[in-house]
Amino acid sequence: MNNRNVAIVKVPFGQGAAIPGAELGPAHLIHAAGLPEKLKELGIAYQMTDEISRPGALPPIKARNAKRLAEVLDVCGRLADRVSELVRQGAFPLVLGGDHSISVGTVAGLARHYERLGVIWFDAHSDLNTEDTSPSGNLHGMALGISLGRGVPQLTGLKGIIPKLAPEHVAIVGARSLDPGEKAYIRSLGIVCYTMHDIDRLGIVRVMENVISHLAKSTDGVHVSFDIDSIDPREAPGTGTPVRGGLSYREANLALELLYQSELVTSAEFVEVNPRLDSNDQTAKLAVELIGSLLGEQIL
Ligand code: B3U
Ligand code: MN
Ligand code: MN
Repeated sequence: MNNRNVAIVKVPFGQGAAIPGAELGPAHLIHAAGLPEKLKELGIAYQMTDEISRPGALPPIKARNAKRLAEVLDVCGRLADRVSELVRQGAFPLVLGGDHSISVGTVAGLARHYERLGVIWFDAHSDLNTEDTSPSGNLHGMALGISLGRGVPQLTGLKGIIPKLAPEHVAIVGARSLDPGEKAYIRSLGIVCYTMHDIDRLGIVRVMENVISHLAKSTDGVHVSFDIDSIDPREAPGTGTPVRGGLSYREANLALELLYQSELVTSAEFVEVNPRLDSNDQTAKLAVELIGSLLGEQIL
């Protein structure tokens, strides 16, 4: 992001998830957790763009095992156009979700500009399900797979670039809840996936150094897709599908500080903050601190 104007994109959409509430994320990050004040404190120039409005009543699209496909498609289409326009203007898009299905739109917008887009996917999950492997039919659990060109055709084909991402340009960090089909896919494609086991063994510094050197060589831009459920639920309880044993407050901040120092990151999104499940906006406030670390906040 270094030296770029940050453009905040609010996406109050939660229908890609099973449990409602993620649609309240942007308002809480901005009004309750003080994102604008944080950016001002850091001396970061930013613009607040119009929110990507919720979809109206749409005729349902028939799908085998993909809930709310019409709504996800509608929101992601408009988000892709917005993100693409902001990159064209030279801004750093900072997308605030919303559930993780919106990433399909963010990545579709970025893919218009970056032929070799890198993605760092912080998540307890890997979001690599398809209609065939998803246990839930919830599209947030399929988002990364869709950007890799695998899954619901209406979404993989969004904006006409298929696939948006190459598997060798993706790194997953923080995984600890993978479905059988996801494990098989990660193994078969050799996707870089640092699980909590790896983070415990290697430490977050080595993991991030490996991720950075892996992506620095081969990509022309790097997107950070940060699912707040990558953090341990003791610190981030306000999220729809918490899984214990996650990143600590310190590991997560350090990981994002190292990414800032790498000067590689060209866009970011923070998703799955669910204010309805939160206590005293603890999780939204944590998300704002994490955004600060990614954008250059330092202790000293
Ligand atoms: N893997 C499960 C659960 C899940 C994925 N992402 C979230 N939950 N947030 C699924 O439904 O695909
Ligand atoms: Mn996710
Ligand atoms: Mn997740």
